Amino acid sequence: MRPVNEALIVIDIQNDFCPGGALAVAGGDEIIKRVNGLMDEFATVILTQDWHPADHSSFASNHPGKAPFEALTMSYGPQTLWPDHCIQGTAGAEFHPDLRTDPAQLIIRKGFRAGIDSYSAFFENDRSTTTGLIGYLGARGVTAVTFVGLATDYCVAYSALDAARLGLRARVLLGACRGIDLGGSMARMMDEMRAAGVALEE
Ligand code: VGL
Ligand code: ZN
Repeated sequence: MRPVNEALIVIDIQNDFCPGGALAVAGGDEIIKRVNGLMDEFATVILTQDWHPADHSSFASNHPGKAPFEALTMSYGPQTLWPDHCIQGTAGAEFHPDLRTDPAQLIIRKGFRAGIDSYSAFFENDRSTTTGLIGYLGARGVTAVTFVGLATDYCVAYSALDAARLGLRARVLLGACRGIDLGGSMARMMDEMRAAGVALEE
């Protein structure tokens, strides 16, 4: 068992991010066994769930003439457009059936406002609207967080960067993550995490 000030945060291991899903991450399901095992080592386990309304502004389908993986400038900054994914209440938004969910004390949903995306577990993509997670961790005495899940270069990286920015000790277990790697995003986000002091381990 790890010290009680440490939490495991499992990012977006949902059907749509696994093979066969709408925004499948290569090998996304390969990490589940290890993630399930890690849950037994942490006193605090948190899951995140990407949770979009059908009219979400991150979906290319809601921008006539735009295709998935193109970029758009929103009021809060640049936004990548995605295939429709993780729509509230659909099978694609459910956790992968092999992922253990019983050990989790908190499931945090994000990206539920139509007008703004939320990669990070801590802030929406304006980098300032809070999800409330930092308050929960503070109240529980958590000062160190370990991230695993999908996708390494989007929701995992954004979450880890925000954790470091908020003064938490942040660690990513790369072997328990898989990435999308769009336009060099993997190398760029790895560099950003390293520069921010996020511990990158296998
Ligand atoms: C994610 C793209 C869009 C992720 C979520 O979980 O990394 N990526 N929505
Ligand atoms: Zn999403």
